[in-house]
Amino acid sequence: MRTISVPYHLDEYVSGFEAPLPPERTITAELADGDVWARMADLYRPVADTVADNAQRGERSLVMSSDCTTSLAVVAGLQHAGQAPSVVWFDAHGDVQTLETSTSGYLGGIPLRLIAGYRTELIADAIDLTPVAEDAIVLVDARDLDPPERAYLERSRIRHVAIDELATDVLPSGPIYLHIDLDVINPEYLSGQLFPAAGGPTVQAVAQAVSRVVDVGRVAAVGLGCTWRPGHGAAARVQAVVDAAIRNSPAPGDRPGGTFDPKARPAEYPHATRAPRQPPKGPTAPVTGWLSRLGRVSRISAGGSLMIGE
Ligand SMILES: [Mn+2]
Repeated sequence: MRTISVPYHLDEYVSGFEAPLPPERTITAELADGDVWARMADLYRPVADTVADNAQRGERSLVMSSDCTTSLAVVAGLQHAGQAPSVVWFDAHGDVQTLETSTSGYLGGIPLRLIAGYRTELIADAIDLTPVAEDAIVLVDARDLDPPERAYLERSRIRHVAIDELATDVLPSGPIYLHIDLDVINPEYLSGQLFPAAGGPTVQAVAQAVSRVVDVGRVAAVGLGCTWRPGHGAAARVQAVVDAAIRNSPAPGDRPGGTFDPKARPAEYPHATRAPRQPPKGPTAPVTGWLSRLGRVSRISAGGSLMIGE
């Protein structure tokens, strides 16, 4: 597993980013002034290239960043290496908001929706990310959903399961991009979270669920959303989860009796083709500068209410 740090939250560099593993490589980019999507694309292209290079050499990548949107680059990188990853996404939140329905405009609330094909003109096209079919996506926990996210998940083919329900038979087929937003852990056991959602599983419960995914031997890359503020010791507290993600994980094809084909497409993958380009609609200049404002934000849900200075 090649460890890569991308010390950013959306398009903002995170000074003093605390990664739970020492990175072999840290990716930064000169981001031109301008549109937040263009800036994120400039950052994600080298991330995707690195993941693709690793995959082509038969190496898997573990990408650590301060948000969940960096996952777009990891999925794109696997695709550029010829794989068609499905997605298993651990998160306290749904990350399936849209710019049209989010009341906060927070871009960190929409990455899974982007992966599933929402408005590819925003960033997917720019980094050559092919949408992943909804039925190749499993969302785990997501205990803090906004009403529009609930409505979407009810009508979409994304499978939404509680952490205890995550058994082998609900996993999507084919190579898996395993995404873990570490805020899935109950904030009682992980302080310093940027967007804490009350309740949720213990560190050990998350580690066990991650192990169940890893043990199928099809994890092609791992993304860690290290969605915490520096200075709370969070990186040390999540070690059991990180260990589960990287240990005892047979490389694709190495599993005894396994016949993993990294280029295999998930069986239920009929519409894994690029969605037709849509003309821009709705807001395209979303609110940005989130991280620098978080000091004043006491509570925010991914798409819901925002209380400042309380
Ligand atoms: Mn997330």
